[in-house]
Amino acid sequence: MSSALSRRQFLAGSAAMLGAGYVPGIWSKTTPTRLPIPPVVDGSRGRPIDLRIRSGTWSFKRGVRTPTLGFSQDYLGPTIRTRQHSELDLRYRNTLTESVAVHGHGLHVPGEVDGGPQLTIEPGADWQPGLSIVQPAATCWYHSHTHGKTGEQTYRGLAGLIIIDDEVADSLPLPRRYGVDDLPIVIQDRTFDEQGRLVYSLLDADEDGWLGDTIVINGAVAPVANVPAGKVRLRLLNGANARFYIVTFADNRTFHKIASDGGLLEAPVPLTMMEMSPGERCEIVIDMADGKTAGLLTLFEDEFDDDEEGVLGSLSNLFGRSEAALPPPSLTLTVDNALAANTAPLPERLAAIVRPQPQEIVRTRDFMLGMDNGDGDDDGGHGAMDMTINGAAMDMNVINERIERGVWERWRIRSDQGAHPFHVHGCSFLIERMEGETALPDQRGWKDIVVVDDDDWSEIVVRFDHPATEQYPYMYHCHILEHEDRGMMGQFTVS
Ligand SMILES: [Cu+2]
Repeated sequence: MSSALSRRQFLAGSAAMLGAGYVPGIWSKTTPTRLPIPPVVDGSRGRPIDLRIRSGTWSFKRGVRTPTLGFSQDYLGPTIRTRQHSELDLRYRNTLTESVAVHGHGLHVPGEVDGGPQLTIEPGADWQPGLSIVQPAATCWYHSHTHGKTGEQTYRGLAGLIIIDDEVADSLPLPRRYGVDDLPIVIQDRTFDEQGRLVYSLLDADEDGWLGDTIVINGAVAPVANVPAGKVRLRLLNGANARFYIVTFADNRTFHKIASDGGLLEAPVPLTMMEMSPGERCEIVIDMADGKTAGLLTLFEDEFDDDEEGVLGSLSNLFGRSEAALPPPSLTLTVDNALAANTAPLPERLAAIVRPQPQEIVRTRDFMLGMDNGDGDDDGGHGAMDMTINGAAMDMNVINERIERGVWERWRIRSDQGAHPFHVHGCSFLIERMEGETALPDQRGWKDIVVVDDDDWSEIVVRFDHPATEQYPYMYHCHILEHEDRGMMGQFTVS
């Protein structure tokens, strides 16, 4: 079954089916790993941050090391912390033998420092983008955006978080102790061979992209974190190459979503489950005051079968069964009463979001994401498959759209096959409709990814406040990285 094709057809997946992907034999029966917390580096005071793009080895599970890539560490990179109205001085050095481009995903910065595929760092070379941080508090990230190699380099480890703080976020009684009650959670899926080494091949990825069978959280399989008996904030990043996850808890508890890709929502939204597409960030707060262990589940959306009740119905069926029917948690949070707890009630209001008036929206653009391979012959989606936007595969020599700076536009996006997370550089946007339906409250915050499918249009309103030249244009693309690497991407200028 194809995940992209079946995303909206979630169904009451059989327990056997759901369990299948979750318990790789080589990882079983060992002591739980502690949740790795990436070191945090403070970039808010203008001090330069050195990021060495390097190779390494990493134990996703104790006892097995596999070659990986990272920023100044073996796998992934440090969490870069910065503030609105500050200058962020990043200094990348590429110590690999292949070229790398690194994109600041979610940052509102000009094209010349955005880190698109035109901004290649050659082996041995440096790149020092100076970033003026003007946007509000948000959880963003940085990752490989190398032409044709984004999928492989990100998979091997070239990704890290960027946390932006601001006065609004500071003024709210939200958990904010990094690594204690404010946890960075990078969710990825990976495939390992029998020796426990990472496996990746763009050529072998099918039309849904590269789907790993094992979930890793901050690079660890099924880790455990001790947290205080109070409010705990999880900054979730779906850092997968291609998987859509359903995020929920093993006890079906209610949690509150407080932020989307581009920052805080207007108000916390209570949820028991949410979907996360590749590249998306969601900040959630869970209440651990009752002292009970919380098991975070990251279900593979493509493994839900057809059923008319939709994902909520299929999840209630799932939770209606014995706990043994549930897959094991990807992350387990256990309470440590020795840690000082944040027991303040969640604020009722978070941030103000000003939406444009209809008359401010000056033009509409349509984008059709295409997966047809052109010869009418299903080749199984291997490398030859054409992945396009508006009929054109990514061409570094073509500017696909030219956009006026500082004015609102409506973009309508859909696909000719399946679900895709559509990402736009250089901005945050607001979703008006998703797959034909009015955006739900938890999707009504600032976003840089919107899910689109073949049923109906998704519509966003977007404005670009920074320039992007022909030499250093912005990109819009599918964030299934194997789709991006096969051409489902376009370039645009802002002037
Ligand atoms: Cu796609």
